[in-house]
Amino acid sequence: MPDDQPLPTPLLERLAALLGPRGILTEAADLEPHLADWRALYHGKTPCVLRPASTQELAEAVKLCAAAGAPLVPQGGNTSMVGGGVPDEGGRQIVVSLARLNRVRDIDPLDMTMTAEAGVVLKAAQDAAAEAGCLFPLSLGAEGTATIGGVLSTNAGGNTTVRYGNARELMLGLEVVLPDGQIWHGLRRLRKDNTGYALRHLFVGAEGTLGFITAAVLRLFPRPRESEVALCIVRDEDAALALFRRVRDRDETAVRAFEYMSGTGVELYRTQIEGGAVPLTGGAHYVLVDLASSRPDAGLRPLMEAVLEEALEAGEVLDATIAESEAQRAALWRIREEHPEAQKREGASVKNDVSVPVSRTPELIQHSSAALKALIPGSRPVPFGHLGDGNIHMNLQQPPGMAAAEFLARSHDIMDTVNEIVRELGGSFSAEHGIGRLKTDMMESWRGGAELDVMRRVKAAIDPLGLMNPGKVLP
Ligand code: FAD
Ligand code: 2HG
Ligand code: ZN
Repeated sequence: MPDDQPLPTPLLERLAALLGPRGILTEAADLEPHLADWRALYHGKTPCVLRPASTQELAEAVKLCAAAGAPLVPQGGNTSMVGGGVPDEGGRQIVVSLARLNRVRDIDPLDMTMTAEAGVVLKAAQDAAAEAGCLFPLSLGAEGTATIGGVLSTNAGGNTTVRYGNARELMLGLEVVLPDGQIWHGLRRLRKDNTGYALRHLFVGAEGTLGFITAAVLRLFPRPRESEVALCIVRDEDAALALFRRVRDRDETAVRAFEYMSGTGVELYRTQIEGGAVPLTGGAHYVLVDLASSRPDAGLRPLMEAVLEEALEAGEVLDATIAESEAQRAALWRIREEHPEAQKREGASVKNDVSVPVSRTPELIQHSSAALKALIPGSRPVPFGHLGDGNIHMNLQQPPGMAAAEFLARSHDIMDTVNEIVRELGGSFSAEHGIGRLKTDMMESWRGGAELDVMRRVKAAIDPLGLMNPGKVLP
């Protein structure tokens, strides 16, 4: 059916009959939260939002939509940073919320696995694992809203990737509703399973363009018995990297997170977030070091103290504080976690979720900051993020007093400026947030040729009608 034709009325009637009143939203007020992304970059339209209650219901709905040629946009918690989960402005794309598929089906502390449905909120998955005496380690600022389906579909990283890997590394098996409505039952919980192409890995990071993830087998880990968190002011970006090396060389298995923050970002936290207290102020560069171990005798406190002492003597660390309680650990983490919110409250900002080899992170921050300040005088670089993974959010805050629209009109110049440096450093233009709608026009220049060609062929093979999340990922 041509893209400009409205969807046939019988389709919506059939969907309503299949899913029941709780399974379909059509009132404008009910649709609204599903139409705009977290960053308010996009505002789309949809004839309805489907809310199936089971994998089977979703499969039946997808069959009806495929027969009618209706495009579908999967949505979890709608926290995408790249406009991945919202429909376009055409009004034909049907949003499918996985929110009602929210059961933890099984936890096995011997296999160390959890089988969770796509709509389980990440925090709920963490809590369920904890109740069973285990750890589900994926952790990110949006964990109270983001869902298992969403974090797998974007292959989210977050704060603990340095220790446990991205979402992909935490997944053993998947259940998927394919674009023609078939269900693929791939919920295997095997550590070894070399049986042809690893289909499950195609759906992770596909951002809903190949089908719906409806459930997943996730890997669990032993719960940490000890943890230590320190906030440090470091001399510069090189000192931040040197500190990472010091702590990793002492005990690689102890590093749970290693996060960088600029003085500008910490100051935005202090001024924009209620109760935004910072124990160490006045630094230009900060690092948050989080050590954790499931061993009862890990000795993390002496380890942290020894590393910081060495780094203080070497002039890399200028000041440091180690949290003395769970409340203090949470307070230090809050400084880092609230960075996106503090930036949002301060005014317009442009995000650059980029990665480089870990060894090149100081150059990335230094060169990009200088280039951005030269590009827009008065603008404020706010680099922060996962230094231990080489993934820095090389964000730029508007100059005080500049109109937000004027600043945002320069978004592409800003992203190009950073990306040029990232390319020179052998990095990637999207580290963990994905492509969504925001970065599709960068795919040709970064992944063009054989790579994009194969991606297009995979898409055509699995979704020949092009109904899954059109306009996302592939240009
Ligand atoms: P949505 O936003 O709803 O969807 C994301 C994409 O996945 C869309 O393309 C959507 O179509 C698709 N999708 C969703 N569910 C399914 C499904 N079941 N099947 C198929 N496709 C599906 N990301 C990081 O990697 N690291 C971070 O540290 C991080 N921190 C964040 C902090 C904040 C404050 C916010 C707002 C976002 C952050 N994100 C981070 C970005 C975001 O990618 C993650 O929050 C999360 O991965 C998205 O989950 P979601 O359920 O909200 O997915
Ligand atoms: C984080 O690490 C998220 O907090 C969001 O990935 C980054 O706001 C951002 O740019
Ligand atoms: Zn991040």
